[in-house]
Amino acid sequence: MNELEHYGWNDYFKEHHSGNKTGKEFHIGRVISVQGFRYHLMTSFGEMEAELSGKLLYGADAELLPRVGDWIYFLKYDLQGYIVDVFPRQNALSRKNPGNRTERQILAANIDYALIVQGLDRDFNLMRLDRYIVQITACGIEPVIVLNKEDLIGDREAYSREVSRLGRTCPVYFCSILDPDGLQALYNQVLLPRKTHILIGSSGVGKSSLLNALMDDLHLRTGTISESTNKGKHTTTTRDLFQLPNGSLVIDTPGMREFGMALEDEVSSSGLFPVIDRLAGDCRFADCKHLSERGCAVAKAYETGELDPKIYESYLKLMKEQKHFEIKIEDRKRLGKQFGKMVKEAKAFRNKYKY
Ligand SMILES: Nc1nc2c(ncn2[C@@H]2O[C@H](COP(=O)(O)OP(=O)(O)OP(=O)(O)O)[C@@H](O)[C@H]2O)c(=O)[nH]1
Ligand SMILES: [Mg+2]
Ligand SMILES: [Zn+2]
Repeated sequence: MNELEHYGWNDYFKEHHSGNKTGKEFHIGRVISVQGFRYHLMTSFGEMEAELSGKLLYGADAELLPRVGDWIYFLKYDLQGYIVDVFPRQNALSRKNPGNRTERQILAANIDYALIVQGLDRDFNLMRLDRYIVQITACGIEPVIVLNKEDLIGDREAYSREVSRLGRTCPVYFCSILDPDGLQALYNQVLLPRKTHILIGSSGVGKSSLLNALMDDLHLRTGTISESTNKGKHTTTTRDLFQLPNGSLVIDTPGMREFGMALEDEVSSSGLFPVIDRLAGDCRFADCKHLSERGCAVAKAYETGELDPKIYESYLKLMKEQKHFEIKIEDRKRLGKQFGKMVKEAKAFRNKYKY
């Protein structure tokens, strides 16, 4: 096996291996960590540090800059790598940019499974769980629910019941860093060799602790929980990819305060809410959005109690957010055009009067 296959190199990337980059001077690597503009790569020379080449540094769209998980081409001078290009992504985990809410922010690329970690202390939140599932699914990534800190609760059943209210099929794992059995199940059943997994969730839920517990020689910094707010303190600050002893690849991430939806296309919930899709077959209009249309089977099921209110609430929230996101994008495009026109006019004016 080619050594990069241990890091997730597969047929998809082979197919996208560009004909004009087959020369000896171009090497292939995977980004395993990003710190500002310093990159760590896994390559056939082992781990290497790299920087961006000028073309990427000055030319590329922000979305195309390398992220953890990306496959890239680099040139090598002594021990230093220069990243010249990024492979097309199989998928990317993105969210709404918390700093600029009309932009998408790419968190990581080429992910097979996203482990949504919630702590069974006050962190557990069903609606937040559902938002994560929707966004992850829309990104083309398989969600897995990990409910950590099981040692802090008496009754796992109550939480199982809550999660099943969402009517989703994604697997649920209970675990605790104090319980080897739960960890073992996660390790054997979820963390697959050569597949890429990402741990996401709020600060303090135990993402780094889980990774430490699964990996003997890893000593990631783990934090404490604030007594007053019961929130984590953002201990992890970068997104780093690790290889576990069984060959699985796991990305640890800093805790997120927000994980806003940033779905790409036109609002379409199809496939993201399976329970609603099933009911929608009976709506009067084929393009029913299940908001206030006449003859809507979904709204009716909500009124009669057949549809769990949590599911409908979650759906409505997505529709509302998505609408907001889209309007903003349109605004931005319009403003962008106006600005472009202004610049052109200014240039024409300047040329005409030569100043
Ligand atoms: N009781 C209990 N505490 C845990 C468990 N897992 C983690 N903790 C504690 O929770 C605190 C936060 O853990 P971290 O691993 O730093 O959390 P994190 O999700 O990586 O947080 P950020 O890096 O800030 O996003 C630490 O004090 C851990 O010891 C668990 O299973 N049970
Ligand atoms: Mg951490
Ligand atoms: Zn409907």
